Amino acid sequence: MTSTTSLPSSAPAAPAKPDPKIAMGWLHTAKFLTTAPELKHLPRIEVPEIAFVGRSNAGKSTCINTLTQQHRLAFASKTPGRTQSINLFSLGKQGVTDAVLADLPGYGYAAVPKEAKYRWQQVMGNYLQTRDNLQAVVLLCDPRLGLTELDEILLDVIRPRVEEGLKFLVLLTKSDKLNKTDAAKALQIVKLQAGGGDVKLFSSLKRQGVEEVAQHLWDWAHPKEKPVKAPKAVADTEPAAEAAVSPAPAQP
Ligand SMILES: Nc1nc2c(ncn2[C@@H]2O[C@H](COP(=O)(O)OP(=O)(O)O)[C@@H](O)[C@H]2O)c(=O)[nH]1
Ligand SMILES: [Mg+2]
Repeated sequence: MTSTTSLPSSAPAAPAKPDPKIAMGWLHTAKFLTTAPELKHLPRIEVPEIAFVGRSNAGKSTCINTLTQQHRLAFASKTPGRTQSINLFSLGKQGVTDAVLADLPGYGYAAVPKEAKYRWQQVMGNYLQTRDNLQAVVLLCDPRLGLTELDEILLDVIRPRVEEGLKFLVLLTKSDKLNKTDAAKALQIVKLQAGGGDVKLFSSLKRQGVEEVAQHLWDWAHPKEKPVKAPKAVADTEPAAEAAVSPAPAQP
């Protein structure tokens, strides 16, 4: 006599297909968290952090505003060299922060005094080398300039961490300023310069690459192999920086 094994009434859910709407909705939850002139003033955060770096005027603030669908979240300035601090923005649905975006000061603006330039190199280097929860770096670059010497220095600084698993993406911003042929050329050149790293064309104006980049950010913040510990849910009250981003303490 054979026994029939009863099958579960519904098959287990198939792995969710990437859905840019989910990523875009998640990015829209971005809220200003804090600003810090130096690394030591940043709160310790235990959720993944994604840093946006690049030359002054590369289009960093505009890119963050486009990805988060908020016009004035990151201050996009017509005057280069104005962002002087590390700005953090928290992300997460239902008030539960599950990732943080960091807008780093732009570099390479000629009119910045020498001491200020030096100080910023220190802050940037320090941040990129030692920020524990740093999960990914997005390097923004104007394709008409390509990767400049300062961008190459930055690549050298993060290379050891990329070898250890830090995610890395180069965005060629303002791609709307180039025709298709020149954009394709710029892409090839920067791909070579970036040593085979991931490089994409991006335009806030034409919304080129927006959903694709949003999906990358979502995937980095929600790695499948190692789920991020759930941070403590914070009630309606305005959370303190630390409370909003630290996982819940173990219950006795
Ligand atoms: N045409 C075009 N201009 C852009 C784009 N993104 C930024 N910009 C312009 O580039 C300038 C610098 O942008 P901003 O975001 O302030 O650069 P940041 O210094 O890197 O933060 C501003 O005048 C923006 O309007 C884009 O996708 N297309
Ligand atoms: Mg800016």
